[in-house]
Amino acid sequence: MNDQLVAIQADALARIQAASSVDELTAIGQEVLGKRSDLVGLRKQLGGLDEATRKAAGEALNATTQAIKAAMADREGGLAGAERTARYEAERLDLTEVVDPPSVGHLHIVTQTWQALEDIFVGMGYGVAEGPEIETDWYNFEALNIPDSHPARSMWDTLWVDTDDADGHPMLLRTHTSNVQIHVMQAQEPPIYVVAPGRTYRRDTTDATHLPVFHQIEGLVVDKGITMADLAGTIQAFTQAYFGQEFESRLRPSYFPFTEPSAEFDIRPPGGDWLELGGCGMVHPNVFRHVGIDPEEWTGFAFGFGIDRLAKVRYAVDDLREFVTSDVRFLEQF
Ligand code: FA5
Repeated sequence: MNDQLVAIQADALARIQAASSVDELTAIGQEVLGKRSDLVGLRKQLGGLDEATRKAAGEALNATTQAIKAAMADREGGLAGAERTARYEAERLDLTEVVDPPSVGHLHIVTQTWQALEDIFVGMGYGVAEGPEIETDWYNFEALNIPDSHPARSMWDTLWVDTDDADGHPMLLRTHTSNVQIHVMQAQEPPIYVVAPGRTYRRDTTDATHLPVFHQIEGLVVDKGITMADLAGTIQAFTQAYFGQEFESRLRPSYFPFTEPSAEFDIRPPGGDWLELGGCGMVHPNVFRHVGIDPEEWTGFAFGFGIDRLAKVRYAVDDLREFVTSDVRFLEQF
């Protein structure tokens, strides 16, 4: 048996030494030490030997088994270390390498403008309000002193929705953010200082200064003793905060059914043309009456500017349609 053990051990140690991976080593271990191995076969023969021989043979068998196990453990440590080193090497990142950061995109120019406008008015102490884009004609027109069949309705080419609300009011896509004035005055008592930016819709023919879906920011102030001078001062403060000192602005007398007096607000970049940005005026007493505010006690002003038009002037964009063509070469510039 001794000769056999010497041969088994020599063969096993040679194979263990030659193993090139932990997996291969494990397989060799199975063959050399497992249930069907020669070693286990020899152990079964021990029972047939006389006591003295059995003891010596048992010790020799154990010594061989231990020698093989020790060689296995030793080789496994070496192989695992080598495999780990190879993996680390493969996964190594050169942190000194200069790589362009992946492009993650940014907010659309109109969203940036929307947020900048909100920031300016919040800085002036205004709150921010929201209102529905799908609206009843009561909020969009009637409560704003534009009764059904009033000629002023033709100022806004309306996109109607083919349904009525629960009370039978016709529904539409709001033509301006002025509907939010009514929602705000119904929900809170004066004094009120809010802006309401949002999306608006009109059946306008698309051109360089008109989109069918565009954005406005509404402003509403209701307090005691508010005058047209407060409105003019607010618009001037806003213009200088947003565009800078070199832009000119002007108020032109105009007409809106929900303000009296009314004005249009134009702006001109250095060396450029006047562009109409929005309408404004003193809140009409009939509007106050619709929402249960006493016009003898409270006065206020309102304004509504086109956000897309503001962005167009501020960033010197020729054509509003650029904003909606999703051309990355255009959008990346802002
Ligand atoms: C209004 O919509 C009034 N609600 C504004 C207002 C509010 C007046 C509060 C008084 C008090 P107007 O129809 O002029 O007004 O539109 C306001 C601005 O929205 C315009 O000056 C323009 O900047 C922008 N605008 C209007 N139509 C379009 C369009 N099709 N595409 C892009 N911008 C538009």
